[in-house]
Amino acid sequence: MRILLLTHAFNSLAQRLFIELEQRKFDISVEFDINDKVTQQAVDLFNPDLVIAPFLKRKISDNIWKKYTCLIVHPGIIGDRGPSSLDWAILNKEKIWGVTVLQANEEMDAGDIYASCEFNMRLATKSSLYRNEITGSALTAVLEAINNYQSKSFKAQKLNYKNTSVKGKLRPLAQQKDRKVNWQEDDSETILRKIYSADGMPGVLDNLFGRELFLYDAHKELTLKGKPGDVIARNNTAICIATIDAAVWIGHLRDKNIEHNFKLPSTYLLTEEIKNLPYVDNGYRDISYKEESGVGYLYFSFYNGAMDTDKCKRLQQHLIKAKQQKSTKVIVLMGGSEYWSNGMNLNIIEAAKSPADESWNNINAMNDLVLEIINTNSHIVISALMGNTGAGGVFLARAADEVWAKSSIVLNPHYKDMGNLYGSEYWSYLLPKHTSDKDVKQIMGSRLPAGIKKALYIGLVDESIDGDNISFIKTVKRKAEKISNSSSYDILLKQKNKQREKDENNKPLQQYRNEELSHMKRNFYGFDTSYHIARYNFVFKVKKSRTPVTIARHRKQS
Ligand code: COA
Ligand code: THG
Repeated sequence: MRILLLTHAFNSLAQRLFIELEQRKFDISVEFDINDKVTQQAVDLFNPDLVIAPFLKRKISDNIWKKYTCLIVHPGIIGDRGPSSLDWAILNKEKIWGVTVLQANEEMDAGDIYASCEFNMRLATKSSLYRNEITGSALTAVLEAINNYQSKSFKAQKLNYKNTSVKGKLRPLAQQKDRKVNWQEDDSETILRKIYSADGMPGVLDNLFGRELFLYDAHKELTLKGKPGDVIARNNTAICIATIDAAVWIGHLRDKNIEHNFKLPSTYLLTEEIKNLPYVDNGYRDISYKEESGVGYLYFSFYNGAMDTDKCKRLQQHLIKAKQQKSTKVIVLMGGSEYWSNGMNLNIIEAAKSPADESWNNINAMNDLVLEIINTNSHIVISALMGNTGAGGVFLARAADEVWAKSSIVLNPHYKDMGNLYGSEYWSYLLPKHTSDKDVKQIMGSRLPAGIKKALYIGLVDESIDGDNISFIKTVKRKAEKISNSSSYDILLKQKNKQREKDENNKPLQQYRNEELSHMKRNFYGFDTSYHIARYNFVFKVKKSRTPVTIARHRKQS
């Protein structure tokens, strides 16, 4: 069965469906929804049995939905319609939300229903709900919808608002006025809800220090207090704003009136305005360390998984400290609940005076961190991935002795999409160490996302763990403690150190680093500026003008 994924972008949901459907032996191809002519060309070339739209902003033209069955994956419960479903679900404090798979017709989101799946809402950002609950429910509903489509006896359900089980309704586009923060009246939870509903797009517009700024990356502060609306403190990256009942931390801002009108850390955008504010480091933190039963857990929750030079250096310092602990035998690199790591921070690089120099600094700081992990002879190190991981982040994870991953996450173990970037992070040592030569070429060249089943099979990951974040952390703790208490721990540690010594004699790590960095130097400073162009397009979200043939397979054949 041929299925065309028609999508605005190859986002995390589209990637997950691509992986899961391919695993179930469907013939999958992808087309970005660029314009009607291009979409028509795609269906003519591929002649799909079914079109599935995981993430679509435009109307599918009559020519297409009249000829092909087109199923829209709508991030809302049955009856919900419109472009801001999740935004409203968060703002309206819905207790139960869901995903509906419906057939595209003339009226947006009003077509016949093929399947739906509901979940309990959680107080979290829109992007977090999207990547976890929505993606999980979408997968369930899409599989059911495909089954129903193939079944002769199935009859799709007409949308009928007279039916009392239909709880959703048509809602307009959520606008700034719908989530504007009133610092004099809103309590902290209301403020968090408003910012969560707009995170990562479009952000909540506010006025700070006379500047119009979009707020993102909000966290609760428990003890600090001040005059509501005043910025009262700062830490490494975030600013703290007082509310009527407590305060909130804001990690990222966007100033649409400046050249670099993309998201940047708050302290980066407001350097001058906040220089005299008190520095507080016992509130919200991006890096934290906890010890439990012989295991050290290093949590690092970086917005969008992006790791700038400073974050790499601070994380390395925390790791050095963790390695000095005599009370632990195992260190678990926990990452964050949303992402583990997506490699160097392309926004910070884009905003730098010299993006080439900042790229160089960032990749070297990443490499120093990887080296710190590889050269741990005192502990067994585990990478525990509960969020999506891409580019350099994947190889950073692979630097540990073992990689454990939540079974529902998506990995993007390649760099080439970023203007043919060669990549570093000692991948040329780490990848062949764990995977076959054939797989190394395939992984780096195919530029495709990998699910955890595949990642296990090729050796990118050692353990797959089912469940949500809470049960994932429980399982990780149990398994890490088991290693720490194991009677064969000393042998395990000795073996690993011996192997490292052997590898070093075979070819020193410095040599791998030099080789990789000589390529990276060309990417950053050479005549070919592809990396700089690709990074600009990524950071400024320049709309793609065509679908890469790696995923638009119908275009490869022709
Ligand atoms: N630096 C800065 N921002 C990053 C980032 C990075 N390395 N990786 C992801 N992001 C941001 C995106 O800009 C996006 O921002 P938003 O909040 O404005 O939406 C957000 O993280 C989510 O990314 P998105 O691409 O929508 O997520 P995805 O799950 O669909 O795709 C990747 C994941 C990894 C495929 C994709 O983000 C990517 O290609 N990242 C770049 C990786 C890279 O080349 N790093 C540098 C080399 S080490
Ligand atoms: N039928 C057809 N095409 C479709 C859908 C359909 N395309 C995708 C669509 N469903 C997904 N759902 C929506 C619903 C409403 C809007 C967009 C996607 C919407 N958009 C505003 C508009 O077009 O004016 C603009 C919103 C914005 O600015 O972001 O209302 O069922 N054939």
